[in-house]
Amino acid sequence: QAIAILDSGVGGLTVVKEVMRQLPQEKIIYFGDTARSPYGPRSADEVRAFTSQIVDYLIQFNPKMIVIACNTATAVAIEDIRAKVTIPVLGVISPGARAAIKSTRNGVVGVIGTDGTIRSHAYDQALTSISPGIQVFSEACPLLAPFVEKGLFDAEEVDAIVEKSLRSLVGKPMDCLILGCTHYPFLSHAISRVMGPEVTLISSADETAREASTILYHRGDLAKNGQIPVHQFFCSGDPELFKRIAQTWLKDQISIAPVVWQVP
Ligand code: DGN
Repeated sequence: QAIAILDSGVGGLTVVKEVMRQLPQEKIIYFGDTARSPYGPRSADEVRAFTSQIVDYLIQFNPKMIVIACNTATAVAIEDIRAKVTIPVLGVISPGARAAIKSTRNGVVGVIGTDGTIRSHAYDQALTSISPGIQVFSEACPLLAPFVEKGLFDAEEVDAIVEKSLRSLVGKPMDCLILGCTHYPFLSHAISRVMGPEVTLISSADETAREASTILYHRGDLAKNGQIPVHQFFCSGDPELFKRIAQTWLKDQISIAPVVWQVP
């Protein structure tokens, strides 16, 4: 049985990479809704509907766990999905918040994400529920994920867009910045250049993979030693573009299934 991982597009591959590293025996079935990305500007109802559709698709493969590797979808849809399926459902917001609380020394944390994520205040809630005194500076960066979706994470224009997106956060007293969109680790070099070396970048991927591992361990559901998993990747948009980005990020040969459904 596989771990099913989904995102609005290629961003969830940042979580895939960490799951592959921490749990090399686990088979992964990934779905990137590249045809309908970005989710950030969409309404909560629309994101809930899309997430539910993708879960319906993935559930056919009888996975043992679902990871919503999209902050925008986690913020508005995770409870619906938990109510809909009987297997464990993980999001990326609680793990990201936990990782930031572990990392911060001065109790001042920055959060960047899509419009939808920042509007939902899901990170503020997750952070203050763990550490009530925490100070949070948030900024929506709607221009960043579309760049990554086009495979332009190393392009020259990236620095300028990142600089513009983060301007309001530079100089704030935060000592760590949550990359509250799974696309942003693709841009971490540019983000670090703008924020400076004293700001630690926090990606949810590492902590999410750890949580997946802990849950599977307690359920006695970890893959057995010696199994070599054959991962499956699906996307709703251009399979060639997806494949190019996925291969660059995962440094691996992957097979991409054809487009599985037409945008309704
Ligand atoms: N990768 C998604 C997230 O973490 O919020 C959303 C990116 C997008 O759809 N703009």
